Amino acid sequence: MLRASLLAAICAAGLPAWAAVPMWGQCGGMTYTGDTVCATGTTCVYLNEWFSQCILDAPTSTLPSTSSRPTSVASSSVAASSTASASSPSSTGFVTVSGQKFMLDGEEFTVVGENAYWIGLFDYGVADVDKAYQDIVNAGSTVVRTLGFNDVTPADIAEYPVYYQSWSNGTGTINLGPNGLQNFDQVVARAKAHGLRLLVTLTNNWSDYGGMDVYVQQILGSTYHDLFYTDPQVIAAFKKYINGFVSRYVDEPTILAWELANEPRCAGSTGVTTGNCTNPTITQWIAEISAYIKSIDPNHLVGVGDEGFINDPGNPSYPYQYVEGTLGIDFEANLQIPTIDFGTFHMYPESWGQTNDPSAVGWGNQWITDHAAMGRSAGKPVIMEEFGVTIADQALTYAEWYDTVISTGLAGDLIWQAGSHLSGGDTPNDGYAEYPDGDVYPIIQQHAAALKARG
Ligand SMILES: *[C@@H]1O[C@H](CO)[C@@H](O)[C@H](O)[C@H]1NC(C)=O
Ligand SMILES: *[C@@H]1O[C@H](CO)[C@@H](O)[C@H](O)[C@H]1NC(C)=O
Ligand SMILES: CC(=O)N[C@H]1CO[C@H](CO)[C@@H](O)[C@@H]1O
Repeated sequence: MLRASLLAAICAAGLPAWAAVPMWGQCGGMTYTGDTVCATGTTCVYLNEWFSQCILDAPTSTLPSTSSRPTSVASSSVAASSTASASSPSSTGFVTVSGQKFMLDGEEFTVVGENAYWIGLFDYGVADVDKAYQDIVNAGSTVVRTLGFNDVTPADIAEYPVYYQSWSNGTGTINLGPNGLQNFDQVVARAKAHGLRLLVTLTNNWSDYGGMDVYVQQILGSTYHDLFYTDPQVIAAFKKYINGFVSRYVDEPTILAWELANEPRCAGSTGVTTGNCTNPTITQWIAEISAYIKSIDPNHLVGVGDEGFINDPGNPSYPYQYVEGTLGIDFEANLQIPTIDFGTFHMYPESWGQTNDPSAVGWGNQWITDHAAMGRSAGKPVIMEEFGVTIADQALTYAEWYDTVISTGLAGDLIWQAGSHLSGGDTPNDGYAEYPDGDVYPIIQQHAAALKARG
């Protein structure tokens, strides 16, 4: 039903009904009844039982060799450096993937680190940004995951010292100023100076910091969260934002990868959906948006940023069940998409009600093991890019989970979340922040060393 309506929308957008399927369009799938002939220069590629897609004959997902790429940065303000003493070498060369490994200049690159969503959201000065990065480097991290968005409207613009897109009367405008992309330039430049790489998420399923619901409300005046994935005007607006943000850093190797969204689901914070969102809805959206990013930025890896829910109807454990219309994520199907370079998953056994054993340790070990196995099947790296517990003993639990990451061959992990004591006070603590003087910090350090040694 959905795919038919999407096709109708594509046709309404001006393509003649008799035309071959355009690049990135759908050309096959179990319940698909439309055209199966791809436009000249593209080929119909099977993604999963629900979805085949017209892909460029010379796929843009094939990354150029790192040695042939310039290592200069995108804008002069990014190049501006560098007052801080950074012990690590600067980030040069683009990270690529090969089988289940991340690679840099012909050698394995270990993805290990922390989330720091806040680093580009507040007007921290350079000294505090450097302090935060140094704490992250000292933990042994190679990668920081952060947000590449903050959507504001006239109603809440005053609350945010930094924002990347302002919305008014249905139109989003990228903020190029010192409290906009120039601030992100600094986030990138300081990461580069510390030898860190950034995993950057381009919107949010949750209503924090704008995200999907702002697009839908502004453009359509609607509260149906899932129209973000299907409405042509909304998709065009998201692509416009991606173009403005991603293009700026195309030549910047400090970006490890772009992620489409933080924790995309059919249902948003409002819980209101059209009732038309199914697993293939988001899979199709991922295929389209990831291909779009590759078309404007062939240098960088692309991932989803999802929680890694598994499509196994009947499984007694909720995150494994296909919950029609609410979760909408099929980890295995999404990993098959050619323009998705690596798999992502999150792990919050407490919030997901998976606390059969007191610490949720056992459930977590299985969740890691199952995603590692799916990465092996797909022949792509998989990272656990957010995880945490609060009520259980964090140090003991994380030590166990880290052992499981090592033993299962999972490509890497990023804990939620980094913490630092800065000049104006501590970075945000949602119960998960790990400061350098806390008891978890040494566990993170030991794990980073062990993962680098494992390779
Ligand atoms: C939005 O629309 C209102 C009412 O038409 C108008 O007063 C306002 O100037 C518009 N804002 C922008 C930024 O275009
Ligand atoms: C759900 O899909 C059906 C069939 O395309 C459509 O008629 C209906 O309007 C959709 N519902 C909403 C709320 O958009
Ligand atoms: C993503 C988002 O807005 N957060 C929502 C993500 O989806 C789940 C499922 O509906 C919601 O509960 C969250 O509020």
